[in-house]
Amino acid sequence: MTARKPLPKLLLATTNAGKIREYTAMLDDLAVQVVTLKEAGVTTDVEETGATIRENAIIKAEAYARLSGLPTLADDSGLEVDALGSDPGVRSARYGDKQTDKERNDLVLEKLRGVPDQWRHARFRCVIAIARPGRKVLTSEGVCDGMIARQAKGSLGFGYDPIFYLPEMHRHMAELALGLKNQISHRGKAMEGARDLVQQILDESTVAP
Ligand code: ITT
Repeated sequence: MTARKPLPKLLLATTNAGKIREYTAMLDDLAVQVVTLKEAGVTTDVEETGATIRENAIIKAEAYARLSGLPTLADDSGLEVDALGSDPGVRSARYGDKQTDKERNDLVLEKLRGVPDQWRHARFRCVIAIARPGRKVLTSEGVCDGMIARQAKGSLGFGYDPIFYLPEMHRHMAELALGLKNQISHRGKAMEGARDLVQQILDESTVAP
């Protein structure tokens, strides 16, 4: 009997439980062992010092690849609201120094109070960066357009999903089941472009030494 070769590892470098759920589902059909930061024993918190979502994705991917020695996928993402000059943007996780998703959602709703529908356009943006120790980092970006609703609705997803309304679907993002969100979301779209990159890395790491 021949022993089965272990699958190559991919570090999923995020501490966000919502992102972990979404990537675990999206990477399910690839021949890869997804390893979380916790499982890899990486406890260092990498500072997000970039001026853009793309810069922060690259910073996280390169730093965690260095710390773990593993091929690494990192995600930086955020909500851009036109009427707020594209805020919260790169500061989405800490908007207004608020501690919880609910407080951040309430802050956005408050700032948009009285703003008519035609000026409530917003988009989610996600950049995936894939790094390998000592190699050039690769990126893939996805956006998802929608509107800021007048009130929160839905209990699925995470972050700003309850206040993000998708006019074509007549649903708030937080009303979409995981599989459906992954099909239409900024993260799902970024992952479409990243699949080949991940596959490429996996193929390289399974080549005999
Ligand atoms: P990691 O850096 O560890 O990945 P994080 O939550 O700090 O976790 P970001 O710096 O990328 O991640 O911040 C992204 C924030 O943008 C996130 O905390 C949410 O508030 C928001 N966000 C990103 N993707 C979202 C999504 O799919 N739905 C709702 N909100 C989202």
